[in-house]
Amino acid sequence: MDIQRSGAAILANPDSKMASLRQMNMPWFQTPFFKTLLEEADLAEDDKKLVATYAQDGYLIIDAKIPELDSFCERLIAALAPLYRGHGRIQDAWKENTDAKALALLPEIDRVLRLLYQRDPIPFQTLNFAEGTEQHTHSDTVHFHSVPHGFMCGVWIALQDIDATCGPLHVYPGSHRMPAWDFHDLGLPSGRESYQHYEDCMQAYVEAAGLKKHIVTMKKGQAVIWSATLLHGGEHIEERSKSRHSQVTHYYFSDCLYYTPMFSDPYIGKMQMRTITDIRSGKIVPNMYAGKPISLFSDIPTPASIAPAATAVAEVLRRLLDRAKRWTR
Ligand SMILES: O=C(O)CCC(=O)C(=O)O
Ligand SMILES: [Fe+2]
Repeated sequence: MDIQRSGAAILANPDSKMASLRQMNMPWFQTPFFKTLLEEADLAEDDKKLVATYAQDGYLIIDAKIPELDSFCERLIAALAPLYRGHGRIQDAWKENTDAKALALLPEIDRVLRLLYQRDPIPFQTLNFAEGTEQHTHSDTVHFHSVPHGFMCGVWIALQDIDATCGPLHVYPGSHRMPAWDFHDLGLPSGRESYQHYEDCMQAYVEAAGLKKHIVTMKKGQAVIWSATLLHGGEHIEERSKSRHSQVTHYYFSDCLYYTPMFSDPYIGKMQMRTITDIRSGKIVPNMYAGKPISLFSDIPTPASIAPAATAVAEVLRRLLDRAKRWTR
């Protein structure tokens, strides 16, 4: 599979002139050509349905196909139990625990993500939860964003049956069509101090847009895949005694630049880049822009780097103008 060519790569005739015109630097399900691309794609009908559902709703629920499901979940839950130490979550358990790593590398998830994004999926972070997070509605793009946009997703796997009372996930189907708003779009300064206001804005947005919340109840071994801009969060925990064992793996895709919008101001050249580790290999993934590692672009001036020179030039011009004014008086 030619991962550089995105949607066009799976056209019946990828070399036709139309294929190159339909080529866009974004996930194929977000392009205006998606309907045609899907019709012409050389894919099984079931797989076409999966991509169509993802394009429509912004998320998918699938069977993660975990071998020996019951014993696997029991072993992972027991191994992680002492590591929570009063916290609701464990970040990057994959570094110590081979089962957590195996979940991030599941072949069925890899297969479906390749289908949805037509690029190499890179698992780069795991979070394990023993209970509900009650996390407010958000899109992951404030934390994890990519250039080109949209090449990020979350995969949340239920390690037990998840009912409506244990603080399940909620999603807003269709909300992924909103732009990847960063703090600047909401009139907020970058930085952690804006986060709570961002959450309030997202709540106000879903109400204003009339979006309907869907509570994601699940069977053990099912996975929900959500796209970068999909609004989601953790429901209120109605029964405090209940556990909610789950693992979420966040994925980027190959050949992108990876950054944290929450701490960035791209319009003035301030990018908080991410150095991500590919869980599959344990190796750092190069940040790429337009097919080249960004270290090759380090000499390109940014607004911030040319600011001192620009100030000096402005000062010289101001003095010349002053002198010219005096001379013409
Ligand atoms: O598990 C949850 O309740 C929310 C998780 C989440 O938002 C995430 O991992 O991106
Ligand atoms: Fe999230």
